[in-house]
Amino acid sequence: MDSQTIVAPMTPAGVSAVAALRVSGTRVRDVVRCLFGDKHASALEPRKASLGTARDPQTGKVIDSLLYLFFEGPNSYTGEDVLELYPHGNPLIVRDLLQAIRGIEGVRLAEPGEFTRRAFLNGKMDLTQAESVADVIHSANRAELENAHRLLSGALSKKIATLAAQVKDISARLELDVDFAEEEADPDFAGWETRFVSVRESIQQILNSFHGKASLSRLPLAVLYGAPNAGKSSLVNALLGEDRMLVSNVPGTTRDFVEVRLFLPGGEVRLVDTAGIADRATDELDALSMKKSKEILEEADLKILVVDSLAPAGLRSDEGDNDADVVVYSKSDLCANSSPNEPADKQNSLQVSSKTGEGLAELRQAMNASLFKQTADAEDLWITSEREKACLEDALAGVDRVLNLLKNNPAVELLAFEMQLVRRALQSITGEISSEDILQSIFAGFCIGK
Ligand SMILES: Nc1nc2c(ncn2[C@@H]2O[C@H](COP(=O)(O)OP(=O)(O)OP(=O)(O)O)[C@@H](O)[C@H]2O)c(=O)[nH]1
Ligand SMILES: [Mg+2]
Repeated sequence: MDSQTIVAPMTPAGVSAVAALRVSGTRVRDVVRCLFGDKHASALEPRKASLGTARDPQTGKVIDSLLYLFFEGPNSYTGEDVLELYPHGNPLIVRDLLQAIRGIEGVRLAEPGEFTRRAFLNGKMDLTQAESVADVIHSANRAELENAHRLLSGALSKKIATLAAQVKDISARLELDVDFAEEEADPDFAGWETRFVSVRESIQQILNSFHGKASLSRLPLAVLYGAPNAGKSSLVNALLGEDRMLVSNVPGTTRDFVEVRLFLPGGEVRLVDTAGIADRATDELDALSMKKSKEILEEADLKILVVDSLAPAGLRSDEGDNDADVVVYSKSDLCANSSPNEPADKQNSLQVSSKTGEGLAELRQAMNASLFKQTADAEDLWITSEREKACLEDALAGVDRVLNLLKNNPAVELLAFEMQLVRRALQSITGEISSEDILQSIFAGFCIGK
């Protein structure tokens, strides 16, 4: 690890009430002295917020009046001395402050993920935890976030450590057997096989849990479709609580599909309003609109058919449509009694009024339930890292080799060697064994400042 002190903004570029910068390394006290003066530096107390006026050390010009916080290593995120600064969230201030700190000798700009990398190298967390920091930041829904928190708390590390310990235990016995080979103690091949079969199951189980990270570009997609004038655009507006879509009583108001972001309890989703689909197109443009509606519908994770409750049966587009995941009978406020037109036996159907708000909560709930994995119980854990997956696959292949050997009365040396490989594969998951290349590829994907 290089001994340079690093600095980076923790908050994104742009205007905000407050911004945050982090400094980590041996020169942190010097940074305080250079920015705020000797008095501040000598009065520096860990974990106590101080108010100071930061000045450019070169010119003496005031940069901002701000709050800062000092963490004394090893009791900090990185394990080194850390300084956090909270200036006003003006990009000019953040830039000046960053320039001033970088100008101090021995301080340079941090690379992406470098704070977390140092945290790993200083033993503050293992690699599965370090990787989960990025998951915590980028989780696109609540279930993922909860999983990321479980990973961060070391739940996977614990499982891996248990497996590694089991393999180690058998290896230790094996080595005893190697040492005392002359005494012809019979190796317990059958017993080890049983234990390795159970190790194999555990590894397989963790591997099966792998699923990639949801990225913001892959947010779940819900598409509203139905006959022209059914009330689709009105429904989008009602769900959003704002007048985003053009609405009119002229069929064919929406021409192109329009995408908005909607927050549901489980996370953010893409909601798409489409042009109405009629039996026949009135003109070329109409035909194009309908084609686009059908195309986006193909991609939908959730297809919501909107049917005008007042449309006479036979003219409604719900007949024969088994494709819809949810059917919304719109304009329920216009129905004198409780929607006589709605077929009672229809599953997943809801009566909704965009005007009065009736049924909107139920619709949100139905969307949430089908678009998001229901919040998992505390035991549920899945891995999201391709690297961890590859290590587990290595471990699994090794276990299979061991199991094969055990069937054939193997040479214990060979067996010991293969077991060693399994252990190494497991240890590389948590980073007990790691290389510069691996660290490089993990942390390069992080944000600056994390
Ligand atoms: N009373 C009442 N009128 C509604 C409701 N929803 C929609 N409307 C009316 O129905 C008409 C059509 O609504 P839109 O939301 O434009 O329908 P659409 O499905 O987007 O129509 P196209 O874009 O043409 O396919 C408008 O006059 C709306 O005011 C509702 O819940 N109650
Ligand atoms: Mg519309």
